[in-house]
Parts: sequence; C-alpha cells; structure tokens
Amino acid sequence: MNTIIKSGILFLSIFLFSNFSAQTKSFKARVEGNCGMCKERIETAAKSDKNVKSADWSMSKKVLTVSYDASKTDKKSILKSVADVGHDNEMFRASDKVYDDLDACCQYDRPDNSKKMTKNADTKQVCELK
Ligand SMILES: [Cu+2]
Repeated sequence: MNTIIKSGILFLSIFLFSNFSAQTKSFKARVEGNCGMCKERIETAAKSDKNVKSADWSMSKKVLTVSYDASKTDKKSILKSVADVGHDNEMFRASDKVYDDLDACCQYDRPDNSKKMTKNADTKQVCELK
C-alpha cells in the first residue's frame, strides 16, 4: 500500500513538473493583413513552429494572439516566421520580394507603399469575394 502511495506521489510530481516546465505563455501582436487568405497564411506561419499551441489573427483588429511554450520558443521567433511569409508586424518587416508575391488583394497598406496601393485599388474588391 505504501509503495502504491509513494509511486502515486512520484507520478503526480513528475506530471506537475513536466506541466510546469512547459511554461505556456501568450502574447498579442499587431500583424498587418487584409482578408481570410491572410488570416490563413498568418496562422499557418505561426503554427509552423511546433511549440505554438494556438494562433488566431483578428481580421478586424489586425491582432495576432498566440499561445506558446515559452521554454522552447519566443515571440521574436514566431513573429519572424510571420514576416517571412509576407506580413509586416510590430517586430519585423517582410521583405519587398515576398510582399510583392502576395495575391494583390492580400497586399495590405504599407506606409511607404502608396503607389502600389493605388495600382491595386480595384483588385481589393476581389478580396472580399474570396
Ligand atoms: Cu489576404
């Protein structure tokens, strides 16, 4: 009986410790984007890091909410992946090359990109239909 209790306590403490060391944390970050395709792309990029538990991007607020294992990854690395697929955010700016390769409707407004936005102005409506 004593052995059962002891192994029970041991099991419980291992369980609690492994749970504790996982250190699940979350953050919210400003991420630029336009439509449902952007949402898909942003969330997939964040989740490409297997230490990310969940990622949700709000199209109306342009805010990405991520919950992740803080002992294995960090906000910087996750937001870097998001910039790598073309989405500017509060820590990284996507390369012009990747941004230019996005579907026209996904080319969100960039402060220094007014010419491009005028060029793509009428394709923006296509975005709503997708
Ligand atoms: Cu889009």
